[in-house]
Order: sequence, then C-alpha cells, then structure tokens
Amino acid sequence: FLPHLVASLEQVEQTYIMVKPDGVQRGLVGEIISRFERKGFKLTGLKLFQCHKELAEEHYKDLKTKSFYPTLIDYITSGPVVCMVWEGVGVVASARKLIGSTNPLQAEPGTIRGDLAVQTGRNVVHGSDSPENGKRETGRFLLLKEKKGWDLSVESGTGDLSSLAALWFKEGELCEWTPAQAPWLME
Ligand code: IDP
Ligand code: MG
Repeated sequence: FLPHLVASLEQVEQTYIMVKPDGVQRGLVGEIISRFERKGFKLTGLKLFQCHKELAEEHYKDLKTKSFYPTLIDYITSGPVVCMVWEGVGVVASARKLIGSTNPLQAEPGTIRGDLAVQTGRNVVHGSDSPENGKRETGRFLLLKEKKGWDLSVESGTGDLSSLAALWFKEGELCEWTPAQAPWLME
C-alpha cells in the first residue's frame, strides 16, 4: 500500500456501471469492460446477475412517470446484466463521457453508445449520474462498514444510513485492492 499515491478518500468516487441485457446478448461485455480498464479506473466489483422486477423499479424509480417506464423495466429484466463498480477520482462524470449520450444516435463516435448502439431503448450500458447515486447504486458503504473504525455517519453526511441503501451489491461482494499499475497512473 502506497499512501502517497492514493488520493484522499473523499476525492475517490464510485460509479455503478452495468452492461444491460442487450450488451450481454450481443457479446459486448469484454469490449465495454475494456474501455474502463484501459482508461485507468479501478474495478472493485463485478458479477453476472439476473435483475428482478423490484430492483429494476427501485433503480429507475425517478423515471416512474415516464411513458417508457414499463418497457424499460421489461428490458432491464429481460436477461442477465453485468454489474460493475469502478472507482477513482472523477470516475462518475468521466464514465458518463465514455458512455455517451442517452440516445445512441446523438452519442459521439468514440463513446460506447456512439460506437455500439442505435436506439435509446437498447443503449447497452448504464452509468451512475452523480457521486451520490454512485454510492447508492454500488453499495460502497458496505465495504467501508467492514473496515474497523470507519464512521458511517460521516459517509452518509446526515447520519441517516437508510439513504445509503445498497442497490446492486451485497456485503462481501466488493474488493478493496491496489492495482500494480497505480504508480504509473497517478503521480
Ligand atoms: P441515462 O441512462 O443516459 O442516464 P436516463 O434518462 O436516466 O438515461 O434513462 C435511463 C434509461 O431509460 C436509458 O438509458 C434508456 O435505457 C431508457 N430510456 C430513457 N429515455 C427513453 C426513451 O425515450 N425511450 C425508451 N427508453 C428510454
Ligand atoms: Mg440516468
């Protein structure tokens, strides 16, 4: 462990990246993982998972009133997804750039959606839209809870842990590690 190479904990964000069922069915899992790997972010969680309706509804609860909501829930639960946690300074906004616009026809070439998809309803990948949602969707706090002495009330901001309900990962599923390439990515 090289503390001088590691950004302070408050600066490090987590984002929940998910290869949606169309990405899995189309064999794009490796391609999508590669893009985050090559960029230099750190993978701290990864699994193939069949999402159930309740979780899909909770994940997309902000879109409940949209006309496409029922088909969105059907889409996300239609087959296995690949759930990932990527970690790093600025990872949330950077991952959204790597992913590209929601509508793949408007997404820039070079982005995942710009290169690999044509329709909003089949846009192959999800990425958290804010550091707060990154925490909520990844369940980052579960890992921190395992570390003795971590004050969860600091992590939650309010002391209310219910706001940190983990959506996609369970206790013990995330890994804390230092990649061998760390000193070659961060000065
Ligand atoms: P985002 O995934 O780029 O953050 P959101 O607006 O949060 O986009 O929408 C979540 C997901 O809902 C999209 O990725 C897409 O799969 C689906 N979606 C959004 N808008 C539409 C639409 O107009 N038609 C069909 N599906 C949509
Ligand atoms: Mg969104």
